[in-house]
Amino acid sequence: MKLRHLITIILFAHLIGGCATLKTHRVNRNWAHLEKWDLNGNENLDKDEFMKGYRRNKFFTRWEQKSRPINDSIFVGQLFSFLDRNDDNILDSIEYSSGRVLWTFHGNKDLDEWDMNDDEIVARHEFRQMASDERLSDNYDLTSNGWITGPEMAESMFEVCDKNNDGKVGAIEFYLWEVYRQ
Ligand SMILES: [Ca+2]
Ligand SMILES: [Ca+2]
Ligand SMILES: [Ca+2]
Ligand SMILES: [Ca+2]
Repeated sequence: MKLRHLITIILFAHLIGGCATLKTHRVNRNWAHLEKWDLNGNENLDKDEFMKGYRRNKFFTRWEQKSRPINDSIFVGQLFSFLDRNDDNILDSIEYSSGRVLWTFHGNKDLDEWDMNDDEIVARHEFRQMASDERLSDNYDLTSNGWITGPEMAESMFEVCDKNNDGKVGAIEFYLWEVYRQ
């Protein structure tokens, strides 16, 4: 590898690191603390504790400013915007592989598969098409009536957050979800 290339890579790594630090600082302003959500003090959150914390802290306002139910189509649009960090209306490979995907979708979703024409971009129309094909909203619209309410989102996010499926959200799960929720 030429020295010039190496220097470019090092500078780029610093730039990315610097951006990450800045973002971390921004995140911390709205930090939620597990101990405040953990009503029985056993150092993890059951579904009820998580849902209460989510609602008490008005986390649903990420998806709807006035906490009204949102329809499935608006939700999918909001989800795309949330993942599209630089607002250029496409998801590049960094965005569709980011931790935000892991901590917003259930399980371990690979959005690489949503790039239907293999151009390493998930365009908004691809995102909408695949979300529809896979009935993504069903994971959040728990009553299947076409609308997602605050409590439904709270319950869905508990399922998203409980990555090891042990029925509770532990400290590490909560921390990572908090980092990438922002
Ligand atoms: Ca608890
Ligand atoms: Ca983008
Ligand atoms: Ca594509
Ligand atoms: Ca868990």
